[in-house]
Amino acid sequence: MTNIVVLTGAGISAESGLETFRAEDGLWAKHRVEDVATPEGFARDPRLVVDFYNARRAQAAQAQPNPGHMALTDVQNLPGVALSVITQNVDDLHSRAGTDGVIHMHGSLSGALCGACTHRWPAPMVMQPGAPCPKCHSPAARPDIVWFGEMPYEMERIYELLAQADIFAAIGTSGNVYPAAGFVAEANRQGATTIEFNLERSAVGGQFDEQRLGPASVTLTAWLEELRR
Ligand code: BV8
Repeated sequence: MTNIVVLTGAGISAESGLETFRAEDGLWAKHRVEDVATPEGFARDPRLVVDFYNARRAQAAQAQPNPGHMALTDVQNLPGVALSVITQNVDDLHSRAGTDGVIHMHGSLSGALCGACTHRWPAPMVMQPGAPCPKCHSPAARPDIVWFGEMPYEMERIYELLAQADIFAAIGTSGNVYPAAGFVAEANRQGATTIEFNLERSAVGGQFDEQRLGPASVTLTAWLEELRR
């Protein structure tokens, strides 16, 4: 069995029409990170933050998985391959492409979280600031998203997967945000072969054994054919 661990970022959803963060016209060009992706920003202006995620939830609902997402599902279904997908993305395109067991380390647009009792429930399409928690009734509903300064989800499981990886591939991520950007170093320490799929070398591109440059829909489809052989 070949254990393959994949980390995806906004770039794999770019060809589905979803904005990335660091492109000139990307999400961070229009919003200050501090205002929309930190607990402090949410405390300061919950309406701004909730509306930011409502807009992204609506965009994600309109988007479709692209051939890059589909290729990963086909890789997961190859005999002799155990594929684990860890995503930094908060859209649900991997799951809608049929990939199983996706780890959403930075949370998900489809989730709501209570800031008071940590209860989780399916997010409404349009969340209201100050909405009551269905369990404790505090007006503390928030998007179930990991903001800057918050601990990403499933880190223990992620490091277990990296320890057993034969191949680690980072797809469509600029390698700017930790701890995700540090996974390649961990995979290298564990002796995995590391491959970066991107349009250009990322901030941690020098740490990969291989670079496969081009749109993920093209490079991942080629990788699938290679793995099939
Ligand atoms: C934490 C959710 C600690 C919200 C996001 C050192 C160690 C540890 C932490 C830190 C550290 N130094 C600094 C930190 C703090 C911070 C951090 O890393 N800051 C950076 C800016 C320096 N990290 C954190 O705060 C993390 N938490 O460390 O907690 C802790 C410890 C104990 C107890 C409590 C806490 C939490 C970070 C999570 C933040 N949340 N997202 C939302 O989505 O709105 S971050 C967000 O940006 C994404 O989730 C993603 O992680 C990140 C980067 O985005 P990318 O996916 O890479 O997208 P980007 O636009 O940047 O790049 C797109 C790429 O795709 C490009 O390379 C492009 O070339 C490529 N591309 C484009 N099109 C295509 C393509 N590739 C292929 N095909 C295409 N078609």
